[in-house]
Amino acid sequence: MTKKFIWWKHGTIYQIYPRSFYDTNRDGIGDLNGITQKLDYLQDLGISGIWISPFYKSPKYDFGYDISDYRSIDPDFGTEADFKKLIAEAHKRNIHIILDMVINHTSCEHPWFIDSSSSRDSKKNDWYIWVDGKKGKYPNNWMSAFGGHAWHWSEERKQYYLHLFLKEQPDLNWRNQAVEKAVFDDIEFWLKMGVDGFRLDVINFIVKDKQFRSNPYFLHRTKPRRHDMQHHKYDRNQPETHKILKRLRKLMNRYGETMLVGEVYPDEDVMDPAVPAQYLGKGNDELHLAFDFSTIFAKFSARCFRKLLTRWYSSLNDTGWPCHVLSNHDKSRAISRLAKGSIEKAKLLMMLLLTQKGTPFLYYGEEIGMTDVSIRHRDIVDPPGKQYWPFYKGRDGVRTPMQWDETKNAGFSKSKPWLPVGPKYKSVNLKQQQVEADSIFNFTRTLVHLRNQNEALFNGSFRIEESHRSLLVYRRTGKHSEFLILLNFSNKKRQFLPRTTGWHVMQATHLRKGMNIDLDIIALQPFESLLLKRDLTKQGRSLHINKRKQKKT
Ligand SMILES: [Ca+2]
Repeated sequence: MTKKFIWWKHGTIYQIYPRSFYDTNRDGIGDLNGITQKLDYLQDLGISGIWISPFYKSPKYDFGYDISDYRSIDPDFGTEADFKKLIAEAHKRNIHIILDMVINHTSCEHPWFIDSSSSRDSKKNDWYIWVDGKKGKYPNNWMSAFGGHAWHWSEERKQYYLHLFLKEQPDLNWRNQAVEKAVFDDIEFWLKMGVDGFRLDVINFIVKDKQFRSNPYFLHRTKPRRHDMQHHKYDRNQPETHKILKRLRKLMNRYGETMLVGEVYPDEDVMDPAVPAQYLGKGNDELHLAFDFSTIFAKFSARCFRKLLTRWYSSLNDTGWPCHVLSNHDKSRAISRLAKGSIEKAKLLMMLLLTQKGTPFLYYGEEIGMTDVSIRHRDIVDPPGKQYWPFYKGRDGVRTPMQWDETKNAGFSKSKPWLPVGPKYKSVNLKQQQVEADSIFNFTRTLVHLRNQNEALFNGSFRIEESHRSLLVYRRTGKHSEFLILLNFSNKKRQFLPRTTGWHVMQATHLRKGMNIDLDIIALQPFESLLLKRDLTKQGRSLHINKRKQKKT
């Protein structure tokens, strides 16, 4: 490798939803020891870092995204000793650990909130967002993302407190310096233990308008909830957030090559990538990475991805480093949402994800083509799913147990899992796909390793090529080699003129891996995707020309 490989920038990150990864103590819930046991698998896949969804102590009103103690591990997942073992074993395999930090709010059972809500004279009386009001008359029009008003009346204080999510998730008052110090101390606790990074939950929500002004409304045809019909001018993206992130970055910098990746939600209707981009600051003074969720709302079309990727890259303006995600614990899996269950299309999306400029994030099961699972009403545990069923069935369907093999419970647990296993696990599981040469697992694994090994892929420039509108073609150029990626989003054959020759097929969906392409025109099958490489060094080029001459004679 010619350039230094930076784990969070050049490597592939894998998100684990720990309740559903692997259960070692037969309680039907995935645990930290389960992750440790599967580290060899993740190393083999070529992963540089794992982001683990929250496993802190929590009453689980929102399955761990409501934390009641930032420094302790929920007994569902194991002990601090288990976690220390996980860090040590991961680091041995050059796998970095990213924790999920939920600092917009705590659980209502956090001692800080218990103290704060006890009385207006309590020690932590202004650690949360308390506003006077008359019972029954809300302070403003802010709505909870999980439904209903974002204000809850407290009989003890005769005041409202803010909760942008469940009422069991009160929002912290980030305008209070003592809150910042306490949360930073908790973050540092994990850094001292050896954690390498944090994914910051709804980080652009943390600071709210000082005057608590009401959000302006606008009409939205496809999203009838009042929450989505507001321009979140006053409950998100306040300028003070940048100052907090700058101070947090300074803390992170004291612990070596660490990273922060932010979950940043622009207004639901716009999904403007300039919003996440602004949290990267000058590229070295705020977040290391921020998610652009516009691709999560994309359609399966070359035109759509061309537009979204161009927007994302141009909003970063060469100062921030991009990252890319197609699936996570909150949204329908890409294979269901975009590929409608087609493995062929899912492979094309995998090619897209793993050949972009910027850090790719995989969601557990994505590498084996796990689809969304339909959950029966009585099995639903996700709070918004319970509230809005049958109009919205919640997020349980994207959080089902990892499908390891064809045995009972897909090899996830010896006991009944906390959520049902996907019904197709006997045909869709890792063990089977490991032996099938053209499985989506082997396709993904090859791409991750090609990315790790080729500077042009992990750090090269990116340029979209002109092509037929249903093709997406782009070039990744490094010092010594160049890659050409061709994605045919249509169900028809398409052609592309590459202008340059000397291409070697590194990965393909349609059985031509290992072949050389010297044609002036490349013909693509329906939904075919191709990864081509050519050598840019003099030696490599002359070798190639000699080969061509040999063929002709
Ligand atoms: Ca367990």
